[in-house]
Amino acid sequence: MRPPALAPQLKRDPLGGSLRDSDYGSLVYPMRLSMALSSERNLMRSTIAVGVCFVLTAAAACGSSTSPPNLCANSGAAATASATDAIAFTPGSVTITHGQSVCWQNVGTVAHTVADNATNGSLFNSNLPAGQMFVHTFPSAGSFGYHCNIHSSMSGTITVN
Ligand SMILES: [Cu+2]
Repeated sequence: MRPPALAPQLKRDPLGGSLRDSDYGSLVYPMRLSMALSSERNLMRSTIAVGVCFVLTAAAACGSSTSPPNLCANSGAAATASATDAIAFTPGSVTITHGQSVCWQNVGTVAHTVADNATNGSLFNSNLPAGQMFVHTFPSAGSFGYHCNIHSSMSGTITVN
């Protein structure tokens, strides 16, 4: 690109505000100004990308991180069980008091489900995709076995006092 012989005359905003593209008329931008505007747009694009990435982190791992954020930490649940790629709920047994909640989080990359045994999934029955969590509140005492519908060997127990 051949630089213009003269820098374009810029119209100044009398209030000192930011200049818009249209303020520069039809002349080719001086190189430095063009680069400055371009990098400003790139920065904006990057910022938007980081923002979107941040929002999606709650739903899925962003980038190459191997351990997902601990969603259960902010769930208000009294106990947490992780569903892992080792095809297990860890820990397999947790104890809470009635009225409290259990949070399950899939900390791996393999899809799981969480379904209660006693009522064959009518008490709770949820998909648990990679990175996602599921919270269930137990209003009354009892022992509640549960399992993963995808992996028959995968089960656990919630003891509610
Ligand atoms: Cu499973």
